[in-house]
Amino acid sequence: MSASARRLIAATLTAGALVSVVTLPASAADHARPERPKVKISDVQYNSPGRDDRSNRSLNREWVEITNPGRRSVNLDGWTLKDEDGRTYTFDHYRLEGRSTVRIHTGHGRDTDSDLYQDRRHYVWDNRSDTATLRNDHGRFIDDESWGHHRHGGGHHR
Ligand SMILES: [Ca+2]
Ligand SMILES: [Ca+2]
Repeated sequence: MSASARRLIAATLTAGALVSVVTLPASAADHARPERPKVKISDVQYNSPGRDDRSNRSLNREWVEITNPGRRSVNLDGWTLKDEDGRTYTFDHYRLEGRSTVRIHTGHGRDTDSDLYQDRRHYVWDNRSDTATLRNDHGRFIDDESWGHHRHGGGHHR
């Protein structure tokens, strides 16, 4: 056998060994990985109905809804909801039950299982255009919802 043929076989064997070393733990991790939560932003009322007078009532009629369509509850503790300007709401010790929706209001209020309050004195979701972005407690992107100029075809989505 020539030296070059021996080198080729050696290289092939090394590559094969590398592949099996790399793929085995990866597929094992795939099996071990828990079902990824399918939590999503399901609705946004970015323009509070009526005149925007900055009253707490009006602020609370501006909201984002987040839905968990899965069967299992998802712990949202440390998850964030952010607008385009980086204004951030952080979920604090909140668990979203399976097959349920929570409404996050902009104004002040007492948190319940179905309604959370950002306790702001100003609107956060722009009437013209904005983006609501949901990230988990590791900062990983979960979902976003855009309206206004971001939307293909323009105009509002409702
Ligand atoms: Ca309005
Ligand atoms: Ca905004």
